[in-house]
Amino acid sequence: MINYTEKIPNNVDLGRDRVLQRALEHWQPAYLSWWYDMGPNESHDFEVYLRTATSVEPDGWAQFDYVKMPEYRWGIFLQPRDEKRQVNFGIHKGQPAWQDVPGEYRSILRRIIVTQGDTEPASVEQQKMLGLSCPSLYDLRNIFQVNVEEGRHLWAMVYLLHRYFGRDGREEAESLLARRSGDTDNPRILGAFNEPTPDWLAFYMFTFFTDRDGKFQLCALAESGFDPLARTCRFMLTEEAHHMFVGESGVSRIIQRTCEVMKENKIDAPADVRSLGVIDLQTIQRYLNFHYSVTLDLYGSDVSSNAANYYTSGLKGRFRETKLEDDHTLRDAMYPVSEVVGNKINTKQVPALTALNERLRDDYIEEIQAGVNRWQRVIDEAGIAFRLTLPHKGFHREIGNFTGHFISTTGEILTEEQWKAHEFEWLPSPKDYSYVQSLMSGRVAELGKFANWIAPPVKGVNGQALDFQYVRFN
Ligand code: BYC
Repeated sequence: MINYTEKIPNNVDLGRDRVLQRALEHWQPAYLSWWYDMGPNESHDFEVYLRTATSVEPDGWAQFDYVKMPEYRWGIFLQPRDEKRQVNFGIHKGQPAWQDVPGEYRSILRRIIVTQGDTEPASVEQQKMLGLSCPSLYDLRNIFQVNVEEGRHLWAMVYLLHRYFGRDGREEAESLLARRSGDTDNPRILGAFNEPTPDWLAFYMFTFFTDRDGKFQLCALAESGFDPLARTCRFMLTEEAHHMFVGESGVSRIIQRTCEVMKENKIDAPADVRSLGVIDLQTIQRYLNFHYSVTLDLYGSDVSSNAANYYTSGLKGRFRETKLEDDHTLRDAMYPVSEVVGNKINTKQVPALTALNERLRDDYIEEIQAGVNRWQRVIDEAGIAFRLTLPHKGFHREIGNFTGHFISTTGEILTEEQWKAHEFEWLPSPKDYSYVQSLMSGRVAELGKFANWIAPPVKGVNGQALDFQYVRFN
């Protein structure tokens, strides 16, 4: 069970280590000050119907109640230790899992933890303004739930930095509160986390596409031979599932509403659809293309010696590593990666060890495709002839082998000029953004009411009705 009587709730017996406890209690007010500054705008007095973790067991781990977000009990929750756990891959395979940081891997491990940690506050910063234009109280509550849990994921990484990395770790923990999403001088580490999330369609796309990168990266880190990292990522994954649900169901509800309006009014031209205050499917496709391509970049270069080192040293595994049937060292294995040669995209075999980023990206794409198929079903069931598709893997990429090439959504290699001529058929234009934002100019806050551009969800949160008071504004 989690101990909520302490200043910092935890299940790691924090009270036993006074020095660590004091260091984290020192970081806590800095975190809160960041939250007041960069957390959801003007929300500090709201009472929000939130879930809080009460135990780390998979069944019934949360309780629901009204909470003012700055009073949310952020804390440190790790899955229980399995005394028999081993390092399951790489050159240390078969050794007992490490309970401390192996000296020779200290700096790369710190870097992985910092990169992971940096994304969490970044996403809160990106979503800061969205509460002002929510489509319903239900949706407002959901974004706040996502935000407080991203805050907790930051705590998860900061605990590791403080507990295992001494002074360097404490400095990194401070820097995590100092970088800012989109800042020119001190930006967040990874590209997608410096992109704005200007409206709710972007928010749902982000939680569907980018939070799912979170899932795959956390799954790879949950295989780590460094046991405290593995255990903290396992618990983070249980929270992550809700974020992806918010994204997938959010986009699905927008598609559903658009299809209803198209059917009722027997229209399909985007201008007609827009004139009725819903988001045309073509715009939804463009948002999809954008969020998919920037998220693909988050997996890093197709061929990466960093990724090979992480794996060989037992720090970061593959998706579902222990379920895979091979030697778990990848000594002789090969893996296909794409490259652009002249005006063709070729596939070549490279040592699988160096292609681990690409492999994780491919695992991700498979799951994303299944989600897009579920959205397609909503369109098909409405009898509308429109296909949502994933663009080619090389489309709009800035990291890896496709960087610097101008590739269409269907995979043709174009000149820059040709590509630019189609840019806003494929990606949202400033006009698309301003149309979508024009729909979201204020908050829909009446009980049980939903904005015109989104269908209500199938059910409420935790068995509550759709007209439940999910947020009290005070
Ligand atoms: N943007 O060998 P390379 C989440 C840098 S999301 C900018 O290609 P590597 C969440 C790279 O750092 C999950 N820079 O890449 C979701 C390196 O820099 P240096 C976050 C990039 O190292 C929603 C250089 O390029 N977790 O949790 O193999 C809401 C060449 O590196 C990017 C993780 O990512 C980029 N996109 O792999 C909230 C897990 N990509 O060394 C939360 C931890 C690469 O030249 N991170 N670079 O200075 C990692 O495992 C690895 O750092 C990466 C990159 C997979 C990201």
